[in-house]
Amino acid sequence: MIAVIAFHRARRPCMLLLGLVAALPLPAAGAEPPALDIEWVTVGNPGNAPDPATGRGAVAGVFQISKHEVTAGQYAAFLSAVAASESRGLWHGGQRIDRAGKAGAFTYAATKGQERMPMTQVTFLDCMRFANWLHHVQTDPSARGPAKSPADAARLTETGAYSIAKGGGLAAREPGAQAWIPNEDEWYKAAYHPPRFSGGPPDHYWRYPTRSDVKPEIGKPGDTGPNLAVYMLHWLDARWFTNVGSLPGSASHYGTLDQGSNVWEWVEATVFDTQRMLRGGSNLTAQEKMLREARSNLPPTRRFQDIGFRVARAAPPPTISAPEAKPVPEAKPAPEAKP
Ligand SMILES: [Ca+2]
Repeated sequence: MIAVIAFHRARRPCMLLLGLVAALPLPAAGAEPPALDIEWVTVGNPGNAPDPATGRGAVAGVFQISKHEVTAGQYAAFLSAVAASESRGLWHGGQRIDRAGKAGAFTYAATKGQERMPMTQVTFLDCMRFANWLHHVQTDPSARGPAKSPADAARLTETGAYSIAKGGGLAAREPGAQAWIPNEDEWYKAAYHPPRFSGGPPDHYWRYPTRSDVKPEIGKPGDTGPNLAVYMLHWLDARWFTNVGSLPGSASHYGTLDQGSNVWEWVEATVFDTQRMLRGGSNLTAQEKMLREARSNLPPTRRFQDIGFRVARAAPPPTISAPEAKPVPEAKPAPEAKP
């Protein structure tokens, strides 16, 4: 159990975002895993030592983590695949997702113009089910496209990386998971780890996820300078959140963007045996929330307007193997003709 003192608090209740419905194409089937348009970065340097300041960040193996927070467009593709009947509360009216049609034939699309905004108003359970679906579509060709039935949709969301029946929002990651919500060490390493050869400070990690021990300056979308982040916005500020990757010069060593700020991110770690962890702060919080020491936590069924997530997976990534070719029986020699 990890002791975390501060409970997460949202600054304001959710707002309903309305817009036009736009069709979002599903990923085309092919030889490569249809991982939507998620960009992945590889977190190498396996077996790294933990941060002496916190004891966090040690990861034994190589893994991949999404470069960005999961976007509204990516979540809409997930809903389109598994929520035609909307039986698990995966869609919420305050999300940046518009729903059309009737129960049994619901369709979903990101609100126009917000496709690249970070997905928010998601519970940790929603994130687990997104990871489960991603687990399946990366490895099983039959999981591509819309689920064939409510039972098929349940298979895609309730099993895979997490067996929801084994603990709901507190279920543990399954050993064979092919996509998951990063645990604290994985998230921490991707954000703060500076291998010595990269010029990082020896014997300790960066304090901020922008390759810096100095607090980031406040940037605005499109700024390309280093060590920038958006924070301390007022909830009435029209800028609120930004498209993912809007400050491309402020990546972590491994290439992730927005681990500090934009939106808080769910982390797999359990807290007090009843809650899940949050890290990184949001555009609405102070710069201290981006620090390596900063954590928050919430029950896995809560949702707020400034909480989103990113995903991780094995490296090398899973691939869909071609069907095994049936062995060709050896040709029997023709019987010799009898004289
Ligand atoms: Ca973030």
